[in-house]
Amino acid sequence: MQSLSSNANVLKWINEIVLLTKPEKVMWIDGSEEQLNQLRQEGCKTGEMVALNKEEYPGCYYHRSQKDDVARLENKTLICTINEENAGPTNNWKSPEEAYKLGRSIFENSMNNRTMYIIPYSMGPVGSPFSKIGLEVTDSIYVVLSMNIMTRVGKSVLDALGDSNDFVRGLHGKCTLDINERYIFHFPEDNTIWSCNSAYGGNVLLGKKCFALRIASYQGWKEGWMAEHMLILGIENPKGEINYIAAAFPSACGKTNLAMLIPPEIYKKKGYKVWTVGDDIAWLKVKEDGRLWAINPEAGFFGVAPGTSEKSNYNALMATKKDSIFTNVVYNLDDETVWWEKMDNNPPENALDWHGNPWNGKTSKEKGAHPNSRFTAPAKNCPCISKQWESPEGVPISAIIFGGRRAKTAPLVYQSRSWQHGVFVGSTLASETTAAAAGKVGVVRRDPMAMIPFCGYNMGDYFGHWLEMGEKISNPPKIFHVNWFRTNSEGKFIWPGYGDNFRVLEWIINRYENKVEADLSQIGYIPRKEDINIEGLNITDAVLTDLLTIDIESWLADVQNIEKFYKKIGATLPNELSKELDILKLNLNNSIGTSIK
Ligand code: OXD
Ligand code: MN
Repeated sequence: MQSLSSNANVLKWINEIVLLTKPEKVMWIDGSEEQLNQLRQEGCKTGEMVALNKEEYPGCYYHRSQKDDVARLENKTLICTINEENAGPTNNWKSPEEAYKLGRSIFENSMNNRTMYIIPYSMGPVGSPFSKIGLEVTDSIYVVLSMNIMTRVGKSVLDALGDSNDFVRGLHGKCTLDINERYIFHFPEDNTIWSCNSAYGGNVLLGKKCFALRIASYQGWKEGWMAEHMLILGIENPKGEINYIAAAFPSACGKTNLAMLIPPEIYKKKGYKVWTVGDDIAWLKVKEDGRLWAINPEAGFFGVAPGTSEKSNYNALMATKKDSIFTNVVYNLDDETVWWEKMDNNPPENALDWHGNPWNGKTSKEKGAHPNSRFTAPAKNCPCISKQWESPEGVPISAIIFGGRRAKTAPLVYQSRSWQHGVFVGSTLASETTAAAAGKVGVVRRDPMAMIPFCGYNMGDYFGHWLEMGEKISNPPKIFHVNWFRTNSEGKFIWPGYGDNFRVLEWIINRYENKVEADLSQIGYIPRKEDINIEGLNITDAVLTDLLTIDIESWLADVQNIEKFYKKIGATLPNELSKELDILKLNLNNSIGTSIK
């Protein structure tokens, strides 16, 4: 096939990869439906995918990955910078020389007898000033079709690139799928990603975590913008005014659910609406108006299937009903549909489980879908997708939220005193393991800005970049922390969560608009009880008090954990953050023996 590009930088790089991997055939992905259909048919012929019921799931496919290849592999995810300090203490490092050598030995001749697909893709709407271009070379049809859902793919991207050398070079090969030789190498200094021996989305859809977070966070540091692990949503009030919020949560804390939240009936009746801009990644820039603006660089959702139901996330479920790909879920042999745990109470009886073995959902004791089974669904299918989601200008951000799972420490919501304090709050973000026994606090994992697995450079420098950005934003978003997961002495959640989280978002927007006062506590501003609307909820005054209480002893214990984490960051930790930690300690020590609220 003829080359789709005449860009000398592109052709030189493709030539190198062809010489290394020696494919039987090379195919440029032009983004046409005709070509994509041909690949869909071929994927079904080889068994890589199965077409689903055309009435119930038009344009949808079912796919399975190897049993040991069902999640991101953090210990095989490497940041390969010339100096180890640039990868920092929270990343796995390898020198570029060694990494390229190892990568070459794995990729050599790996595409013999295979077709190599070249996917030109744009992160962000093609031509937007926020957007960046990547090329992914792969030997997997699943990757081509999924990238076509998750990003903007095809000839128009190469046209936008022109002769420029500013593109991310991504190489993916299934190789032999050997877990021992599975690596995801990132070379931020070379705009390059090499991923081998995996077929799991998080490792192989290179536009997502690899480019839009790890490489882009590094680019943002160098170029003065930010790539963050954040959803973006818009809240429309009855007057039709929309405020946008960006929110970072560690993986598995309900980000997709929050991004697509349906407000409680009492709000819907008044005319409030929530609009989804993105569910996982935000690219943020300061504009002339002094505000922070954001785009969602992706074009689809790569969501966790189990637990997604009409009740928990109607909008996500609807997004999967056409042109989607399902991986490692249950395949219903009777009607060629898919199923997963907690989709509904009616599992199929004649089905294949995620291993591909016969499975009867009514009698089996085993789970049918893998807990990390996924759907890849076009964002435009989502019933609550924002009208602005593809705006090349992005949306202005009024508030940034950090959130984690904390049984006792963090109150339902609090607001930072300033941008700098907000950076401190983000840098100390943590989540607890969910398997904690009743009444016991889980194991705390610090996950600053929810970026621990995704920051492509030194975490201390990343904190420094956040502080520097604050100086450039004259009209910054306000920064908040939320915790939907507070429990009582029996280990039961005391906040209803899901759609009712809207009540907390309302307080956040009210604070942004200076409509409500708040009390300054040891940790920041906390709401006055009367300002959290609990109308229609089965929540007593005592429970609301509990939700907003700051337990000094658990905070002091947390401070010790933060100190340990900051020690690990070491010399690159900005002084401003050590000072914020000192202020917190002082505030807490001054109130030992009390519990405020
Ligand atoms: C994801 C993750 O898949 O954060 O979005 O792991
Ligand atoms: Mn994520």
